[in-house]
Amino acid sequence: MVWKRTVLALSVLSLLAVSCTTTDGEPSDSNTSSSSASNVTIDNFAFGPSSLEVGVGTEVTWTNEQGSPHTITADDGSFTSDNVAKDGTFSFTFVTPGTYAYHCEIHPNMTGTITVSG
Ligand SMILES: [Cu+2]
Repeated sequence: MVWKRTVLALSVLSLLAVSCTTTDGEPSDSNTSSSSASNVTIDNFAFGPSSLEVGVGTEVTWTNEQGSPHTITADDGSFTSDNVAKDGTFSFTFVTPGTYAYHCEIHPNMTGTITVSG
């Protein structure tokens, strides 16, 4: 008797050693232009950071990440926002050196300071 042997051809998978070439594609999109932009986050009934130092000409943007509306109101009235709802923003560009204390008109215990240096 002839034994037909089924030859299982093992297809040898040549493992392609893919050399992990380190591409320079840095995923971090660093949009932080050193020149004139800074951000304050509003959450948990607080400004963060509560005190911020910026250079003259810096546009500061506040973003409310909280469900409760807030305002950004300078103590001296030099600037104020309307009620900023959740995910809303308010921006102000500081062109004069000085220390600007501000608060939330809805929650007066929320305070912050922007120090502008020339
Ligand atoms: Cu508030």
